[in-house]
Amino acid sequence: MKNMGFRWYGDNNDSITLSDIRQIPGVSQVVGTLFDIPAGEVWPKDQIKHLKDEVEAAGLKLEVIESVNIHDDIKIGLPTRDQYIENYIETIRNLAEYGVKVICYNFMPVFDWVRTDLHYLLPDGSTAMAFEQKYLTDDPQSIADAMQKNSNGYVQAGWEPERMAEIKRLMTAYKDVDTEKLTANLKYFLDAIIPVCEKYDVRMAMHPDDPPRELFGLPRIYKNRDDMLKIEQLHESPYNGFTICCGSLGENPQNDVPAIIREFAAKDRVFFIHGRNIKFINDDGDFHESAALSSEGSLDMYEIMKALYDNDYQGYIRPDHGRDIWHENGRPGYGLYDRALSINYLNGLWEAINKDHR
Ligand code: DNO
Ligand code: MN
Repeated sequence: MKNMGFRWYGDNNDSITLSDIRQIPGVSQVVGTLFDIPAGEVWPKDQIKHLKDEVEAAGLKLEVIESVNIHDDIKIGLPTRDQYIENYIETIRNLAEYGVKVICYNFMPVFDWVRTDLHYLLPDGSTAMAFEQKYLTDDPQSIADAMQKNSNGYVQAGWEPERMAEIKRLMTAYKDVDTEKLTANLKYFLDAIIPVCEKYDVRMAMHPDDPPRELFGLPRIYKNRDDMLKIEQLHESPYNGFTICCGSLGENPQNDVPAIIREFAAKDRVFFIHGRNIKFINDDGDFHESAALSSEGSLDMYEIMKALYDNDYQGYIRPDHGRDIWHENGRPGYGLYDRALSINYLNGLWEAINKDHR
């Protein structure tokens, strides 16, 4: 695929190097970030330039950012949100100046993605991240502590220590934020930023809630197709669209991921794909992440790639979380080896589909 990417956390935050990424066949993009900048602050031009320069020096491109995180005051709808939105707009402008085309973000309150086990043992001896409802205590702090403690010393995106130190305060701050309020706050945000995105040609690609269900009594607003229709209508624009994270949406067995891709790619509202597979452990929706290969998981990756192909998908794609294999012991979900295998497989499917249709 033309725009195959690989998520990279930067020199100081990743044990994987840009030259490692360059050696994965068929990768052209680095999905980059300024990982150390707290949500709410403006991304400085010099740091964006430095990132772009080093990515390009490695023979790769920097057109997708994941994520520019959204300050909780915006999601809660506090009066301070206007300043944070101003900062976000400045970041969009700065990124546009250096050629960024897509920004992936999410609108999950307090928590980003949640797992109950980061080292779930699979029959082949590898480990993967898993979610089992029975291990989800009603104490969010204990889940956050476990996520940090079991991350092999890495900081996980969405689980930054400064955010986790504030869980208690945040849970209280979100007390009155229900689905309706959170949706209204997303609309307020989109109304402010999308006109800027239109002007600077930067597409906003919202990432689904992961897992796609409510946790700890907090609302979640991007769980399925109906939610996507609502989000789309909050601010109609070819710049207001989606990251389709196959794993995240696929974690609800009711979600037909290829059908969702077909519907929204046909309307050009899909800007970014996270190609990942999951496997259900039981009928309650508990799952572990799996190798991408369709037969290893519950999602049909051929159908997913076919849905993209049939809609002439020109956007970006990256593998998402992988297993920990070959003693890598990397950042859980973000090691080199299994994600490289995923890329090879997704590109193989793409080549086969392409040649079949020539
Ligand atoms: C989960 C992963 C997440 C994701 C962020 C996006 O499926 O892709 O790390 O990147 O939640 O903001
Ligand atoms: Mn994802």
